[in-house]
Amino acid sequence: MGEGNVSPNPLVGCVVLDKNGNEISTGYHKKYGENHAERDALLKLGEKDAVGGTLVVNLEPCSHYGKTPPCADLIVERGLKKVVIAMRDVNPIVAGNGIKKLQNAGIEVVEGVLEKEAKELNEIFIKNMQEHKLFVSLKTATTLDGKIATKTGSSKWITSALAREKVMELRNAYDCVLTTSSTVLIDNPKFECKTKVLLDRELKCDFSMQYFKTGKIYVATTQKDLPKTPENVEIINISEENNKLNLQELFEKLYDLGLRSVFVEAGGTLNGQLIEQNLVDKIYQFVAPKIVGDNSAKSAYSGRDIEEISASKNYTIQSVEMYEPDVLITLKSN
Ligand code: AOF
Ligand code: ZN
Repeated sequence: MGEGNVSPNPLVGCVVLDKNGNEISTGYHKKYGENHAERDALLKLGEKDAVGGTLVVNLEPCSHYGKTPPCADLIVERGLKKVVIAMRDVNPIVAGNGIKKLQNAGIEVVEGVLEKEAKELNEIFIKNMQEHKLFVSLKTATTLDGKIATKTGSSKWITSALAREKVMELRNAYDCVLTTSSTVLIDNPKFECKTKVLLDRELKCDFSMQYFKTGKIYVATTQKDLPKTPENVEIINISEENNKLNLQELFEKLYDLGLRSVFVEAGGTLNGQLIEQNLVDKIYQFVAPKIVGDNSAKSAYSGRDIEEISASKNYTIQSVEMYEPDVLITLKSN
């Protein structure tokens, strides 16, 4: 429920049971800087209600003074008897210290319940903490033959209303949405989201376009001669590599600006480069039950030159969901 509002913090939810096992409170981390899930759930209760009870949470309770005091201390204070945790906190300042605090106070700790699901829920936080890198997701909407537009660029619409609504929800879960000048020049998308990143190597886009009207926008370019920009637009200078923006450098700069995850919505050229350079953590591929059947139509991933099928990039399917009449295949990199 905190999705879109807690970055760079993890998504955390919590349930409190009384000594008889009845649910008496729930809570979640709603917004960065505000109460953690456990504090949110426990503060709704009277002092005695949770005594002898169980607290169930998807991340190890914290042990540090950050924006708020340690959750582990509050759990001890409130007299809980048992804490059930899905995964340990990967933040090095917590990493097992929350569990130790609870155990030292005589609380029984059960670990690893729904651990796989918990790790999937907080895949962004885990990558950020362990690798100090931006989490990169790519979304595409294709026909059965993997096309995103005909040869003339006609693409509205490949997928239907339900799938497109789901895309809006996915965008919201990321810190920013990245696209390219070609996509903006062809589709003139609005992209209603807080932060946008535009790859515009030669600064071809005009700031008067619809795209620039809302949100904070970072424009990545290799141009040194910079135009005057509107207040919501900031230029990031990136170096060039074989006439292409250095994408790794771009992602490092976005991370340094405080962004922790990016949702890429672009065409086959950028998608192909990201795939080639192994920069994609996750793919959301919507597939419509349509066939273009034309070799010259535009592919979702292009630009690679391989001979053996064994040189393909391989992914693991995480889920397949229907958004009638389309499907969404969610994949993670191997
Ligand atoms: C929990 N429950 O709901 C959250 C946790 O800046 P702060 O004070 O909010 O601390 C952020 C760190 O606390 C974060 O990196 C992670 O280790 C932990 N977040 N822990 O038990 C929560 N949001
Ligand atoms: Zn906490």
